[in-house]
Amino acid sequence: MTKTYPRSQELFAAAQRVLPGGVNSPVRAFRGVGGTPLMIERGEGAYMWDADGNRYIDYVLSWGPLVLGHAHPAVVEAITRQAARGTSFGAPTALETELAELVLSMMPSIAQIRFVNSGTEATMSALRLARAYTGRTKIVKFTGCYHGHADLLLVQAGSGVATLGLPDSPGVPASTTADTLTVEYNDLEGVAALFAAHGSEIAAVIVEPIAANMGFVLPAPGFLAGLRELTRTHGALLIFDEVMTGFRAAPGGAQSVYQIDPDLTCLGKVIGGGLPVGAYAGKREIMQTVAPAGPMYQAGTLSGNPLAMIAGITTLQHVQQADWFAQIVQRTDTLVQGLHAAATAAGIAVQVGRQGTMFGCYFLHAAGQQITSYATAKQYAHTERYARFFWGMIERGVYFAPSQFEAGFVSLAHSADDIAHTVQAAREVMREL
Ligand code: KE4
Repeated sequence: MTKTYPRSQELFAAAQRVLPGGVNSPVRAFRGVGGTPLMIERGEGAYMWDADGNRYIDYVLSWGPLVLGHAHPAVVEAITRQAARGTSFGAPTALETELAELVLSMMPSIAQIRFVNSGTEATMSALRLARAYTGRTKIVKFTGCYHGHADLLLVQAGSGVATLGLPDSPGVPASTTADTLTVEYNDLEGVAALFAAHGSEIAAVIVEPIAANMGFVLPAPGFLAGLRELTRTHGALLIFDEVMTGFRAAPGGAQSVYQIDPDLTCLGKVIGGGLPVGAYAGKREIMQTVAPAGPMYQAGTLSGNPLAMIAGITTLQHVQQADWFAQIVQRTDTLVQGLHAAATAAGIAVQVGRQGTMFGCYFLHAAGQQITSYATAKQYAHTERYARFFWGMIERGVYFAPSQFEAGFVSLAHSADDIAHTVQAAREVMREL
């Protein structure tokens, strides 16, 4: 790091005085890459500007939501128009039905949906629903998968928990996680063993169909289909956490890529178009358990508020345009191929992956290492080299995730020139690693 960011440092010092760690979400604190976080002042299209006036091509995109890029004119216009008509009524509006019908048209596994305000609320509620519907209490999650910060899921989680190396969070009583069983991602035999031991007690298996909170790990062939078969055989629900992969891995999410029919799906990020929206959704018979249709209670003051709904509607209407989505996929392909070529030319060992409009790039300690799970991610990921790559790219105007254990995203706004600039910058930086 040679460049200085005086204004960001001044603003971050002020933030640290009033916000724990200076942030409102830990992964933003740059603990995974060192240095002081850049204070961002505005975004437009594929770009963000920091408080010192530096422009960056942004591949974080608010951790996934901004599939159209920052401040897309159609989204800004829709939000502005709706804001003038009222932001929240605490009463039903037709906009909630409109976004629901849009999601259902894109994800055939979903018959009904409940909107909430975050991915955490979505997964927490989906697991409560699974327990209510099955009458069982145990749940299965995978190490390194992150499903938000609800107590019962903060067990060997990914994302910020992995980045900060937190074993598990204090404040979560053992009693709360006693029924949370964990197994390595892609370990189908391990899941089968859990069902052999606890089959009649397991309410649900919750999985990120692409594990993008430990970096970027694709499901092994047959893994997801195996989970579908095991859960069906033992009467447990299969919950796809598509908060990140929904409308990004493909317009119909990872479930459309791998042709899996989950019982419940959790959504977030893109569905809100940059405003706070989450959702849990699935088969009608199961969703009819949710109050007031059924007895399982879940509620939210701002759930389904018209401002967030119109942002989500406008965004998904664009995602549905096949040629636009194909353009983002093509740009993502070009980027990932370029990163791999740059690493190869520099003799740097990397593992790249991509699906649709999301991607990953692990820096490895040695060539030939394969990251297929959280254990191998922790063992093989060269986090120090990633940190040097991150800052080298920052100095060349490119903003990747400030953690090796996160995925990257491309938007409709990223131009071919933006991708070319990124690849050229990667060539220069990787030569110096
Ligand atoms: P939120 O509660 O942060 O809206 O969503 C939680 C969540 C649930 N499920 C998946 C698959 C997720 O990726 C997330 C949140 N993703 C992280 C990024 N890896 C959010 C970034 C942050 O924590 O600041």
